[in-house]
Amino acid sequence: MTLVMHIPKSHPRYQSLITREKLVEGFKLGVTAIQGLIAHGRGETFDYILGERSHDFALKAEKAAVAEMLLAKHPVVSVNGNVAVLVPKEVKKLADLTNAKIEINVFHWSKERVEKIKSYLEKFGIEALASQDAVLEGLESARRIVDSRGIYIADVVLVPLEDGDRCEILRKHGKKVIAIDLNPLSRTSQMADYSIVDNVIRAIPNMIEFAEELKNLEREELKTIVDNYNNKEILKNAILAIRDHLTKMAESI
Ligand code: PTJ
Repeated sequence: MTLVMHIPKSHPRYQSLITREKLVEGFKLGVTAIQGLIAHGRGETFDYILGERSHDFALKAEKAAVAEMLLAKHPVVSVNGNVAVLVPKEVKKLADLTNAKIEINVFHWSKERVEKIKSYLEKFGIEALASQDAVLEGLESARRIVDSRGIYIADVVLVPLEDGDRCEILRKHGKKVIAIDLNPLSRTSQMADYSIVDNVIRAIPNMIEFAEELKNLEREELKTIVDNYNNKEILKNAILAIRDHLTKMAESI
């Protein structure tokens, strides 16, 4: 993607500005929804008050989530308009390592937009599922429109940046849900089996590293990682990390 605005590498907020520009360009291409810019702002706020780093609780969730993906029969990575422009190469790598399919699933749905996301992902060598030939019963939003070869039959679904209406239904359909959401209080984080409270631009690269580390383990070893995982503890620690980071900041003034 060519970014129109020049951002000097020396800028103290370089990474954050580049990320914003990617989303703005993604919006101009018709890939990212305008609401995606609002969503990103919310995410940035949580990232800021978490200290903009991958905490231990995030790394634990990322590792266990990867183990769950490696154990799965039909793992699927669900991609929306934000994820498509922020981490396309990384999503492909993670999907390759975990034998997962990539499916386009958007909240702000139009046929044209899904086509645009599909063509955009093709530039990164991704053949995303988007045939939209099946429906997830129980869901009223456009996220109900899925692919019969993907989310419909999936046993594990990775859902980065959700809007909170789908997680519960995916679980009702018997699927394990891995959420990536910087807001530990969101409906999605609260409902997921694995709540990764981390920025998607750090979470997916971390998951790639874990996949490389875990891919040769025996199933029993992967099962032990999954069995020892406690998502409630992870969520609790994410909320406490916000409190602790803010306390530290206040005390340093
Ligand atoms: O492309 P579409 O049509 O599917 O729409 C995608 C968005 C993200 C617009 C849609 O799912 C939406 O409206 O989401 P929400 O309800 O704004 O929720 C998005 C969640 O993702 C919020 O809890 C944010 O804190 C979080 N978030 C935003 N940016 C990031 C993030 N989490 C991790 N990494 C980020 N970079």
